Amino acid sequence: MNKSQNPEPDIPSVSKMYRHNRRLSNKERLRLFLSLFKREDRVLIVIVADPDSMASAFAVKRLLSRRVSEITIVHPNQIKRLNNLAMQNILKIPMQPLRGTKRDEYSRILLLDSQPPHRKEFANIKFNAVIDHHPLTEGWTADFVDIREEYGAVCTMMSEYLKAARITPSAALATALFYGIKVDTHDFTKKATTNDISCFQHLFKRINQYWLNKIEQSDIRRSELKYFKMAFLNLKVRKHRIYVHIGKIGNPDILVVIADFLTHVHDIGWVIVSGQAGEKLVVIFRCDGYKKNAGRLAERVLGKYGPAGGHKQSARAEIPIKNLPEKFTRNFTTDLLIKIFMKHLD
Ligand SMILES: [Mn+2]
Repeated sequence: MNKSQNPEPDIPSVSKMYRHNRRLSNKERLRLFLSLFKREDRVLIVIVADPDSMASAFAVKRLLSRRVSEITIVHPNQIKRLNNLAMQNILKIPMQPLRGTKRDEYSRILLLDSQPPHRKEFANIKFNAVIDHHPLTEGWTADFVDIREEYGAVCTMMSEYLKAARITPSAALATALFYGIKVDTHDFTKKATTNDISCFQHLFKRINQYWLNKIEQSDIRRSELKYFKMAFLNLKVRKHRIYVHIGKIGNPDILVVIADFLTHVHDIGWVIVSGQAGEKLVVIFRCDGYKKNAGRLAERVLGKYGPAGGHKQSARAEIPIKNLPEKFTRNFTTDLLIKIFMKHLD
């Protein structure tokens, strides 16, 4: 849109719609949302695929089933996380890439768990409805805007829509929503409202625990088992700390899995795991957080070379190898990892 032009006068600004929507009851909000759709509509639901957005799209699909003629869920990102692939397969959530989708075949386009400025792929899409829990952004508008940034998950908002519509979720939908809340609130250790907690409790009765276990546990590719072997061969323990450089790896997610596994070792305060993924040295930090700060350590030691930081108990650095001093780049080993961090940890 041309920035010098004012938006059409009959479309209220996003912040006005946002404020208006927040005053509605669940029933009123549902009625307003459903009033966007006609029987012959073909609906496109756009999500940046992760558990919260996938489950939310699944819920909207249920909400609109038999109310519109077609519903398609699309995502601009590639789904790489194994837990997310497992969720999609086990719960049978139909999705396709945004790329290659003929948008003009759809009469209504919705965006869930995200806002138009969040991704460049959204720039030229005119969304009819946006439902999200990220902080409100400006410079866009939609016919329907429901943004509640205090919510831990969009899944909670969607559960409220389903409840208002008197729809009992199937086991697959309940499991998806339950998992979405669990992931986005980090098992309720991150921001969450009492609404998140009560939805979680309400959904619990309907989930399939076996599906949930399978989804939560699927995080290692069979081809990645060899990195565990390398981890055990290369790891060294110094002063209640485990250090290990694993060498060249495919997807850095495996470093996270190995680091999390090593935190289970008794009497260990720190775990520092590194590996080379493409042209980057990826370092994963884990600690018990007691008088320790993983994010600060990562930033202090590696921040000068590239992005490094995180939280008290977990942190990550992704350093372009070309930024590292030459002595590190020739042959990176566990001993070198120990040398780098030893002087920063007392
Ligand atoms: Mn979310």
